Amino acid sequence: MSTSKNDQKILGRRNFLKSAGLTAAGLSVAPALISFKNPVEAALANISERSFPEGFLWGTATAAYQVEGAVNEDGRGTTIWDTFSHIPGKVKNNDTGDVACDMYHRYPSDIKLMKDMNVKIFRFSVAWSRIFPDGTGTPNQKGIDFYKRLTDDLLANDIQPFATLYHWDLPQALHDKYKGWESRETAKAFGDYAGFISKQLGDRVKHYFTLNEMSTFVELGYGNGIFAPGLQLPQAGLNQVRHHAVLAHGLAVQAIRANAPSGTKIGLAENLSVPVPIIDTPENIKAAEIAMREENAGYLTVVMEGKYTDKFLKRTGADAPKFTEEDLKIISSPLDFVGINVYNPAGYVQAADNEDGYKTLPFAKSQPRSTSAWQVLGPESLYWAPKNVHKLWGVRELYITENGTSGTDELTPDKHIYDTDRVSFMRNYLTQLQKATAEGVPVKGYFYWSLMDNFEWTSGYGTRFGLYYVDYKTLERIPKESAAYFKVLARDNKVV
Ligand code: GBH
Repeated sequence: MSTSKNDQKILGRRNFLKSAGLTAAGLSVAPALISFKNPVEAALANISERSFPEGFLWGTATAAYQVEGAVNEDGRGTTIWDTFSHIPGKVKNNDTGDVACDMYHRYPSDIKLMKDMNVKIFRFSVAWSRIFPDGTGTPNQKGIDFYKRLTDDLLANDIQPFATLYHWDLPQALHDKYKGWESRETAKAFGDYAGFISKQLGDRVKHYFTLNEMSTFVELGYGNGIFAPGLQLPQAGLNQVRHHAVLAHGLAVQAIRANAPSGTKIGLAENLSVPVPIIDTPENIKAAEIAMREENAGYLTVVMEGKYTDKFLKRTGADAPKFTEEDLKIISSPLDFVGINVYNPAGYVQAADNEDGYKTLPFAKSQPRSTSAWQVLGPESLYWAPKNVHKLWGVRELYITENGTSGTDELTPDKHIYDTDRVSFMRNYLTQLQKATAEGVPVKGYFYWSLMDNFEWTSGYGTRFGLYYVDYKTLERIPKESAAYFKVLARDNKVV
């Protein structure tokens, strides 16, 4: 039996109405009068709704001590992480960053791996002690040349270099001389180094992050002693270290502005605490905003507002940091963008009738986590982090400077890694980020942490975050399934 094309269409629509329950409800409207898309069209529309804004930038991130190796080459000075990782018992399996991924030598082929994944931006960190082996004093030309070669090669491959100036590898000399971040002198030295390197790389690097995750290296390095330099300072001392970190950031912003060519953009990369509303009611949404502002009071909040919140000063009391009005002006020097590292919700919050105005709920024991015990999996954090940073401080340009997850990453005999967990992680987190951009939150780019497995600080080499698997015996890089995912994601600029 033959039916006309038109009949087929009508049949199609009837079936569609039926499956939507509309005919049963008596809504048998003449097909010509309604504008339902056919299922295929509807599906396509849905896909395009998963797109990121045009020009959105996709990239990967690394950090010097975690990937470079070559710790004794070309005049590099010792850092607090060299010292710390060599103390038995500080790092799992006593792993150190001595060789790491040997990216110092292998960067040309690593850049090719990125290009192959459609990467357009690369976030790396400059090792301060390659530039000034003692933190201050005479610069080391061979160190400068390395970052010139690296950035030249990136540009030749159409990848924009985004440089982080401090990813926790403090020159040991500054620790020995000034007790590191316990002293204002270290903040000043950082400003000088930042100004110097931004001038050296000025024709190549247009985007700088001052410090990576002030909250992490301060709290873990000087608070609970888990990270280098392994100190556990009393509250007053710890608050002063916090203050020196934000001061260092501000001094670096000013120094880069004074030394780099105009048009250079400056920001930071902070692992801010991200409270997520447990249920999206207006009250809880407000509570999450209040919580974000207060829980980041010593870091991002003072950087954005130029003052410590009243509650922070009240909470710290006699142990509050010592600072001047001038310090606060420096700390809040205007930025071109804000970078945020987002891995997990700090907690699920709800509005509360208490002094804080919010309450953080305890995580369920069964809350999913990655192989990193600290990483609670909560994709909503990648919505609420940029959303509330934009809302609280009117930031006009944001980058997700890190987001990623660690997994078991089993290598099959035929050398595949089916990291279905990581692919699922990216799809879920990025769905939330896409929602934020669709609502107009000005996120300009995303850096996956990390390009490849690397020295995961105190967890050593056993905890893998890469899109590429690194065989540490041969240093071979093997693409995981997630690298294939990233390649399509970056090509299509949408959640795939
Ligand atoms: C980032 O930190 C870092 O910037 C990057 O270098 C690192 O490789 C990546 O994430 C993955 O971890 O030792 O149990 O006390 C993310 C935030 C804050 C997560 C400190 C780990 C230590 C937990 N990090 N936290 S624990």
